[in-house]
Amino acid sequence: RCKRSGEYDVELPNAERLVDDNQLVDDNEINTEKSFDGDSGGVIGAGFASGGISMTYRTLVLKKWFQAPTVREVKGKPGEMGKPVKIPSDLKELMKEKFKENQFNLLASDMISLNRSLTDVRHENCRHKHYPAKLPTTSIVIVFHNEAWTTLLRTVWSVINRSPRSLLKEIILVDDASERDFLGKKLEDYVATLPVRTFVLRTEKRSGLIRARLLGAQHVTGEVITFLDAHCECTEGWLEPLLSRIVQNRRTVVCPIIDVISDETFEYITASDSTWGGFNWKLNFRWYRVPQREMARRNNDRTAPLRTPTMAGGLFSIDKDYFYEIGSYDEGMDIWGGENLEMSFRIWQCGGILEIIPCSHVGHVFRDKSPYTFPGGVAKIVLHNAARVAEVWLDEWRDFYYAMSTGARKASAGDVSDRISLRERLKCKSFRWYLENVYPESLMPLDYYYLGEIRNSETETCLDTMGRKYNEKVGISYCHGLGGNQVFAYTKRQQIMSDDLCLDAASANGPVNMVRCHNMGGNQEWVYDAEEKWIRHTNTGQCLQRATRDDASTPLLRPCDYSKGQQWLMESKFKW
Ligand code: LR7
Ligand code: MN
Repeated sequence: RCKRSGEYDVELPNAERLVDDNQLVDDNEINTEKSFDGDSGGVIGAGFASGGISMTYRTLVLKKWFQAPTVREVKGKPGEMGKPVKIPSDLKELMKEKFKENQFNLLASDMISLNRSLTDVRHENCRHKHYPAKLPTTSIVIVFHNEAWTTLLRTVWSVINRSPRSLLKEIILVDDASERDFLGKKLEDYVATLPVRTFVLRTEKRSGLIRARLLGAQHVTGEVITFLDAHCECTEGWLEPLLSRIVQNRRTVVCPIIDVISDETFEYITASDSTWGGFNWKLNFRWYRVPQREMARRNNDRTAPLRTPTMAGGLFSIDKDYFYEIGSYDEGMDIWGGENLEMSFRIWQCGGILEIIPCSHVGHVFRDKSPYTFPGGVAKIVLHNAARVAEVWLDEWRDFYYAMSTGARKASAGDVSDRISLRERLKCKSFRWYLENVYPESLMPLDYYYLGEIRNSETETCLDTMGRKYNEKVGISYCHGLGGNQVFAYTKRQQIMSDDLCLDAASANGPVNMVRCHNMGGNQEWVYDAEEKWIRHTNTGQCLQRATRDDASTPLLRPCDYSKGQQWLMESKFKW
């Protein structure tokens, strides 16, 4: 496998894919400050100076890109045009064995050409866009630990095949102490033969993806750094819209739409263009539907850049100088996790803009489990990284994170003083500003009266989600004082919420369910009467009452009757 001749069956894109379609504008005629970007530099509601146009890439000449040459389909080859690979039944055992190596179907990946063809998944209107002719060059940084040969090299080839050669400065592979022979000299020899300058750096010992990326970034000679995971496939036209956005405002950090490469079949599946990045109380990154507010700001143009509260973290482009100005990465973070939220908050709070560019699509192999080791333990590492995010960027909202688990409260963030002084030096805004201006839909409520346990004064029992999923009844159980499932926020919108779930009653006699918070009042509106200690459901006028013996595990809705079983205390914060 992996021999270059034979694999290398594509027409390489010309160095210059630009054509002059008579819309060429003379360099001097362009007023760089207001070329085709009405909202350039405008941080929502912010007082930051407009980033304006970077002086580095000054010239803005509008040119239309040729419909890019696509890698030719090889008939009969598995996976061509992004189709799923079928494994013959006699190979199923082998397939299962090999799956364990990387937690994806390695056998399938190995059957697919390193240069496989993909369909052009972009929205129709993306193909007619005009981009500045002189875009900055970029270096691609790909870090990996024990990555499979074919996924790694398919990532590299997809970059080579689908990026204008003039924009591609180099590809930097950072090996984070892999233990696989083929990632040693064999890889170096292979990349030396590639038509684009590509080299391998190695961390001395296992460093984690954050420090590995920092090492890669140090060797970047292009004007823009583009980070990719080691199991991606770039599609036609992915790069130009990213770089062009950075030209308009060098404080914009841009992500492609991250499509799905199936971990089972390696099918290329286009992702929704109306999801953005958010996070929950546990500080897990999550995809959510883009709210109407942001759709409207974009004039319902599905190809317009989408301002996202957070990014997934693996795939993005950033102006190299800006990367360092804004504090690169937190070197105190290990192995995996947290750095994506850290960078997202930092970008927004410190005057940048974070966007998803819908005309840029890159596929990524999503998998269920991590294939590699976490030296010292997964929980310890992930909680350590998350605690650093909470300590440096979340202000009082760090309580939501700590409320969720004892593990989180016990984990040490280590020394964060450098990052706190960075925040001061950059004069970054507060987390409140972020919630107000960037992410009003956040699960961390902007204004709330209370965060803690909700205790019934008669029975010493507490409301408890019991770890149940949405649309199930809320529970009630012995107050343990440890937070987690017994933590609720009583918000100014009069919701009683736990992470993404809100107490919700659809009829006068209950049940009281946990339903995804919709922030629109209705069945999710509760008034706490601090005198009577009632929790009264606005729509039905009924009061929340402790469980009876018949149904001891769930609270009831009953007419308000001044009984002790309807008194609730919201006063205990946790002992952390
Ligand atoms: O110790 C390590 N050293 C490494 O070099 C651990 C990992 N790595 C490499 C690894 O080989 C891979 O190339 O780092 C890269 C990312 O690791 P993955 O692929 O295991 O991570 P992921 O895809 O599950 O996780 C997402 O969140 C991570 C949080 O730290 C990183 O930000 C990943 O880059 C990020 N991936 C994406 O954004 C792709 C979309 C996934 C989503 C959502
Ligand atoms: Mn990944």
